[in-house]
Amino acid sequence: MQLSNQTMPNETLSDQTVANVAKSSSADGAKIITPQYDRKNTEIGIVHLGPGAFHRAHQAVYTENAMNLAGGNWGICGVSLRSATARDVLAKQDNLYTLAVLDKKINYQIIGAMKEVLVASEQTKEVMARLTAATTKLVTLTITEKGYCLGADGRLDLQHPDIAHDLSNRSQPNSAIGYIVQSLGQRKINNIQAFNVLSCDNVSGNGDKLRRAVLDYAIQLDADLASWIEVNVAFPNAMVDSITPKTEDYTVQSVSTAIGATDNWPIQREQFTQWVIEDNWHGERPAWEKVGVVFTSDVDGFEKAKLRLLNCLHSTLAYAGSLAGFETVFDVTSDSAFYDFICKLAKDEVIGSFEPPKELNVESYSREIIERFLNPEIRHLLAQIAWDGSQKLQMRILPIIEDNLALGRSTKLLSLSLACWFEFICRALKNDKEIVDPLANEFSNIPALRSSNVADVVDGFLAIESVFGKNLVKNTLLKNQLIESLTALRLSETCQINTIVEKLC
Ligand code: CS2
Repeated sequence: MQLSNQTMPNETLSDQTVANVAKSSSADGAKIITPQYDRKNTEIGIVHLGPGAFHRAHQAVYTENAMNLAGGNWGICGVSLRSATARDVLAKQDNLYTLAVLDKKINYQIIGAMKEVLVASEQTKEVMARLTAATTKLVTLTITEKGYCLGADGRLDLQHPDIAHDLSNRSQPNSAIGYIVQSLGQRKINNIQAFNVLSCDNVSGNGDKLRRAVLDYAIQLDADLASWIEVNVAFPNAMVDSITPKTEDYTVQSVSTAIGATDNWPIQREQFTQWVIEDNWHGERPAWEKVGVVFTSDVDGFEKAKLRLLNCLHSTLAYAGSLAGFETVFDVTSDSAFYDFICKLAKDEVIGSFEPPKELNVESYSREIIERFLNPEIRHLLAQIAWDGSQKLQMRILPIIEDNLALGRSTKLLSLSLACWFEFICRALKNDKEIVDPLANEFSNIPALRSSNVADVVDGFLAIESVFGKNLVKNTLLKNQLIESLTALRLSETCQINTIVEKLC
């Protein structure tokens, strides 16, 4: 994300130049916060797998603020499983980067918590050294839904190419699960306390699922190790939330100008941020509870509320909005027909499909989420949210459909949302457009997905067992609703959502 030099500040953000940045203030006069702890002498206590934009805008910021307030050796070693870009760009600026909070007020903070970035496929030894070091107390993950290598039953897929590889190459893993088990095995041998493992992905029951997957993997290699992990490792569930679009060229430009130093990989997000973690923990952790993190015995209600009232609507807008030609969440939500559609979906079919935490007013929570979609400062591309639909919908839409079917509640609008994804994939196949999804190859090898017969298309999708499992395909009510929705979508080339909803409801 290099831009033409004449438009960029001379100095690059670094340990040398950060003091100058601290002296400056942003356009609206807000002081730019810089690390308030002795960064140089702060040890690494956390290894984070998947140091992407969301991690750097969320967990790393909570850890930064906890260290600014209470110190502690909670420096982060970011481990990218394959891509070297983050390591190479951030290394040139001492792994410092800017968080730009873009909302009614705009403010900037220089984050120092990320002390190094490693690339597992190139630096396996260094990664293992970090994971087996006694100073490492915590492993956190944002590896996206597909990174857990789970089957439609939510258990580890032992046939998954990465898992199959790792089981026969345990010292050179490709997967996060392979690294976790290999390093825990080493800690057990060296008599070093286990680290806690904290999933920070939009996966329902993320801690429980990761724990189950790690045990399913370990038992294949070493039953003693599996029992040791069962007793010694905590895998708290967690709900994570902050809308964080990927960094664009204009972000590099505007942030570098604002802080008066070139930052080649800043992060942008909204003001809103939330982190709810299950209070199931062994040993130390950063002073997160002092900087807004909520620890509770029951995360399930929070997770469901967020996955269903934010991520379900996000995915719905991503596919329906793209079919209608919109580019961003702000654009499509600003359209009154789409605004009404998602409000109706939330009110009629999502609220009531789960038990919210008693302290949450689910109606106002839902309204606030839709207000967040209307933040004009955040350019969140529908195309980005549309990635990995085959994995995301298993967490965001299918569980609501299953619960509503079981409760005898309506699934008409949820079926329309699912049909929008079907049509999005079908149009991409027809136009030879790239599909960013782990099942992209599989889609292109299913002839039914290119059929003009809507019933064949629906059958083609529902037969993908790794997504829909064995039962949903047998549900005639759902199948008929999907056929009705897809028919209506194909009759309305530009996705006139209000007409379609009227027809279906
Ligand atoms: C989005 C999420 O890309 C996506 O799938 O729905 O990243 C969403 O922005 C976050 O979960 C918000 O916390």
